[in-house]
Amino acid sequence: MTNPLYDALFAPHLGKATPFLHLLDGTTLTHDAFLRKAAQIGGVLDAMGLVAGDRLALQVEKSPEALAVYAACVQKGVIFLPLNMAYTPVELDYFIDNSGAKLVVCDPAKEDGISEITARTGAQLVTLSAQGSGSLIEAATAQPETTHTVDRSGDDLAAFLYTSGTTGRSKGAMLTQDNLLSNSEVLKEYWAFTSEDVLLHALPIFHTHGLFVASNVMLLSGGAMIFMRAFSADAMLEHMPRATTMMGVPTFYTRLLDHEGFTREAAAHMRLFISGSAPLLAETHELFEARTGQHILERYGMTETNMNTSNPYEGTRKAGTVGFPLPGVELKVTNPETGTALPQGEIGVIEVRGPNVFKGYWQMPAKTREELREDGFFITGDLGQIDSDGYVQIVGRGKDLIISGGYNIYPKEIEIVIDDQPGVKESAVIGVPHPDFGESPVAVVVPDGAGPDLEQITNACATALARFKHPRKIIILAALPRNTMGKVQKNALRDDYKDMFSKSES
Ligand code: MLC
Ligand code: AMP
Repeated sequence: MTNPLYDALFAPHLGKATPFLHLLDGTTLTHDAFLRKAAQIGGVLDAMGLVAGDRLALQVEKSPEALAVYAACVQKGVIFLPLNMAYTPVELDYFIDNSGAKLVVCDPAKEDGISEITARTGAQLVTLSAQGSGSLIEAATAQPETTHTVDRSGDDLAAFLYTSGTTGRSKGAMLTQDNLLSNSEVLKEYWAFTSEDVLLHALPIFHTHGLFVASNVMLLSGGAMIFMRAFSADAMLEHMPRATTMMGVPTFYTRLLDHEGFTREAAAHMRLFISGSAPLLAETHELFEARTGQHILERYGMTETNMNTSNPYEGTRKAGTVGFPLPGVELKVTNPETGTALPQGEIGVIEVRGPNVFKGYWQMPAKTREELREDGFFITGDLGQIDSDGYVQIVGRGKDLIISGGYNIYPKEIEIVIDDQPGVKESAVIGVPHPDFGESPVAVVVPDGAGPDLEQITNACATALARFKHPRKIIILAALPRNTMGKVQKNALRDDYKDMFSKSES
């Protein structure tokens, strides 16, 4: 009778008064206190009639209690579906409905809006605030501090993470217990994490990076996290002297480098800085080394696959590369047209296979077949090559994707909203280099008749799309550049507007 993920990440800490979460109010939650909280939440899930395989959607601020909901789901075999706080009701409606969530956990401030959605879908609704109060916690206090662990196999689903796509429709990536566990086991070893480690945790916990990489690796190692609600360079610097490691998106590193307090001394206690989710400029890598004497370790992953490659812990961390395939992960670069493997050094699409690769997209068998080959290789849509030393380089994207501050934005989603507005003939959304976010979306709009009302476009985006997806600029153009086949040449547009966000403007 087992539950592999619970048995590896959580059960070993039962009864242990070791520090787990250092909070910014100066308090520390021990592993045991955390697990007792999680068990009480698990009791609520039982009482509300959730059973293994049901989905729980959660859109709340980052807090120890939010992480405890994840632990409770693992213990009860309930599929955990965390959602970005920035999502609008329109976006939430889709996720709740599409996943068939049986329970939704939301911030008290959003309860009224979300109750309209759950009334329609039939989901139950409870609240959890940033301070760890709300109806979920009220119910949890009445529950015992230990609870039954539900049997699961490694092949059972543990989480759904929604990722957008080139068609503009989000897909629920189904991740099994084994996907998550195998990856955290590999990463713990590869990056030499132990119970002595203290991780600066400023990432959100609704994505792979902050939840499955950072939190799972720390749970497996038995170390502690300095658990911050959001990134702030000041707070990172304040707590760095008692931390050993940090994980972040490139924006974390450029913001730290912009801070004059970030010096060699400030970083002296740290043994490892890890970056991922978006490309780290070689320039950032070099500036970081010059400032601190340390090399950022860059790795590469995705929602569908967890982590695929990493620069080495010992050995050269090569700027501009994402390192080697992780143990157990097979990686090949293929011809996008034929799918055949290309010789070393040639540029093609990166495909990966291994225990880390997801099971498919929820209720989208056709989409799954398009991206996940029958032989188990997943077509990432990233363009890459392998250098003569075996390091993987990501040289671009075959998929039309913008990554802003580590958040993915699919242009199609924005174009659909803009094209629907009066006075718009068509639009093309492109990613333009941005000094803080790496890339930012810019909309190029072709007018129809009297032309569009820009305020109306902005308002339509605000209703339909999370703030981080909003175009930072809208450009009116008489016609979009097209090739002879009639396909919009986004590369030409990206080239025309590449200097739009200068450092001073951002
Ligand atoms: C916030 N805003 C963003 C944004 N984050 N806009 C564009 N891109 C972003 N990433 C908006 C806000 O809505 C706000 O709008 C304004 O920008 C400033 O808000 P803020 O609160 O000051 O932002 P800040 O807290 O500074 O957030 C920036 C950030 C954050 C980079 C720290 O976005 C972040 O933590 N990103 C990490 C994302 C992540 O975890 N990705 C991993 C995905 S997993 P207004 O209204 O004020 O203009 C994955 C797999 C893998 O990719 O390999 O890891
Ligand atoms: P997501 O769907 O949010 O998981 O984002 C995954 C995508 O982020 C990948 O397909 C890559 O395009 C990108 N990504 C992740 N890590 C890196 C990295 N180190 N360098 C470049 N791109 C990255």
